[in-house]
Amino acid sequence: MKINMETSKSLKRALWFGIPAGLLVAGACTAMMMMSPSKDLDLALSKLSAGGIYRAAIHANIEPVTVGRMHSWTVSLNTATGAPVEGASITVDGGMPQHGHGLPTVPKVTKYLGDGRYLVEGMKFNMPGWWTIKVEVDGVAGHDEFVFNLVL
Ligand SMILES: [Cu+2]
Repeated sequence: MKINMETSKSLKRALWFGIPAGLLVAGACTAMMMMSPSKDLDLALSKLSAGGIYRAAIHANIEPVTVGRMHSWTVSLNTATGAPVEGASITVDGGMPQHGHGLPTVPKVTKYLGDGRYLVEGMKFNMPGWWTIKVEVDGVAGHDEFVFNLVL
């Protein structure tokens, strides 16, 4: 009888301690899920701008894109209906939304390649994970922007 009482007590103790431990595990899993990008992240590197004015396709000039290596990208800019956009002012920025930091470099458009294509030099990603590439455009049709996602 005494043994049974002790067993029941320790069982109760285990249950009480079990609840916070369970919450802790659930919390850790949530934190880990937050660190990996959502499975339905839009990884398209060609899309319509946020305001629907332009369409852009961005393309890395190295294959594959490697962490820590300086390289360039080409931005192909068109109107929403597909006409190449010349003479636009383009700024490229980016960062890691889950880490709260930006790109380690300040990329710049250094050359107009013709046919709506712009060369962006100074691109570098210094760690693996989810990166956003923000492309802001000021052109004859107006100001608009794109946010592309890249997982390295
Ligand atoms: Cu980071």
